Amino acid sequence: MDESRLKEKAAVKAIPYVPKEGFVGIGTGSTVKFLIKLLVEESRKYSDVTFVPTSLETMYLLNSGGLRTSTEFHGSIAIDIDGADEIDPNGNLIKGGGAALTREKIVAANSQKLIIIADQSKLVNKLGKFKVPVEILPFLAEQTIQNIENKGCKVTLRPENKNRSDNGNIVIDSDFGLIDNVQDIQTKLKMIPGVVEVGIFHGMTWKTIVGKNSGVEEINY
Ligand code: ABF
Repeated sequence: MDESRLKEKAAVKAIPYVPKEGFVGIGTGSTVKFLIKLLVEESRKYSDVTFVPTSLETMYLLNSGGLRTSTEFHGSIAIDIDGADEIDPNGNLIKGGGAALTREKIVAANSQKLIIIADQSKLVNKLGKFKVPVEILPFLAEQTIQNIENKGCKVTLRPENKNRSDNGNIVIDSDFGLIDNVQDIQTKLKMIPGVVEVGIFHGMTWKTIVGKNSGVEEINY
């Protein structure tokens, strides 16, 4: 089955998890766009929900569909629904292919539950085939990149029209090969001055909803 059809199937299964009131995190990317479309179609049901967008694009899509958003409020986020670039058997993730990793991680970390929606191609035995996105400050960026490479990876720069986050920072991709200890790599990179955020999401996922050719699978951790 076509990949986008599988993404749509996963998004459909996520709809029952969206509460009818309170705060709901909404991720970024092509799978999440299907979710937003479904929410917008039933926007009246969500009139008591405030959505917390992980990117300017997501905020725009929600607002133009008549859904309320906020990124400044008191209170906790009940559920966050987002996509991923890679998902390992423990629900550890690589995210940030779309350069939204920092806002995505802040929203996920402040949500009671993180649900990942994806097509089957995102499931891997070990993370790392997809290069780990890292957001860095433009200030002394060359030096920060060298310090990232010193941790044992090869850094790739993105094209200039695609290398900026919504925060005005630079997003680079770091190739560690297949990663044995994701938590260790995450910590090492995060400790480098100039690194804003790392696209490894360790131990954050509550559930993954995967669109497969054979149907939709829900994986709990
Ligand atoms: C976001 O969407 C990003 O972290 C990730 O890069 C992307 C997931 O891919 P897709 O567009 O296939 O949903 O969650």
